[in-house]
Amino acid sequence: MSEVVLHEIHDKVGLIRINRPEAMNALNEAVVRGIAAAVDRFEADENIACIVLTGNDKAFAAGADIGAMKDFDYMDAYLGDFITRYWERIRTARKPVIAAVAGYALGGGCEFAMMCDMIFAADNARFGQPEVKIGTLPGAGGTQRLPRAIGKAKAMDMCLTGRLMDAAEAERAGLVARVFPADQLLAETLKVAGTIAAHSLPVLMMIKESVNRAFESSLAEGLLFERRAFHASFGLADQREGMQAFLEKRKPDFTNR
Ligand code: DAK
Repeated sequence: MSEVVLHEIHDKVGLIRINRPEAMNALNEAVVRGIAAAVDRFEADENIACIVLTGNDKAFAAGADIGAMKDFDYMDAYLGDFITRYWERIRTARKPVIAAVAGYALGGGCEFAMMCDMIFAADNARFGQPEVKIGTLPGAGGTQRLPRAIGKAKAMDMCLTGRLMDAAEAERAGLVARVFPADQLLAETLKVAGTIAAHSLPVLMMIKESVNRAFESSLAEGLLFERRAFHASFGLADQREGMQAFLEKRKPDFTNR
């Protein structure tokens, strides 16, 4: 049996690929556990400063594996805390994570992409929360992250009708940061991830934490958090190096300290 999750390293970027093409990359426990293990590995590797999560050209992931969950009863889901443990690992990653989405990102697939820090899409990408069509509702953040990303009106439309949104609409609506031709998605995403990873890792982590505070706090608290992180950056060798390099008109040599 082939590995359902593959991972490889491109310089300072860790790439994770979901690899269940026969099932449109449906997310069963092995896949979610494999993604979590790859994230653990890249988080522990101090040479890696950015992570990319992708699927194949037909599907990022068409949702949780319907066959694997169809016979669950309430107690199976509740007492087993249905795949929550591994599922949350992307959200708790401290390094930046980019989802590179081609083809379908549906249900849990769309939710997984939204747990990443930003989504880059191929022009053939289709996003959706179609759970309503199979008698259930989004269970991994769709009803919470989608309204934050695209507003209540479109989120309600997506979740109540189960309709799909193409890449162009997703970019207009703010779900997607950039759209690339399908055959260039991975190369372009790795290029951007490389640009990000060339910066100071602690600064990247402070930026990620600060942007995420915007969704967890009042504006005043968020501004205070940002200010403290900004002040803390004066304690970094990389901040001194970055400013010195600018003044000397050379490229900075960051040491992640
Ligand atoms: N699960 C299992 N198998 C799937 C699948 C899925 N979600 N999606 C596709 N497949 C399988 C198909 O059954 C088919 O298998 P074979 O018949 O060849 O054996 C194969 O992939 C190819 O799919 P199709 O023949 O259907 O291909 P089409 O091009 O015609 O259609 C499609 C592609 C993606 C539009 C269609 O397959 C589709 O509608 N798929 C289901 C989409 C869906 O309803 N997704 C939402 C599932 S519910 C949670 C975490 C996660 C979740 C909830 C809680 N916690 C942490 C608490 C998530 C829930 C969901 O995602």
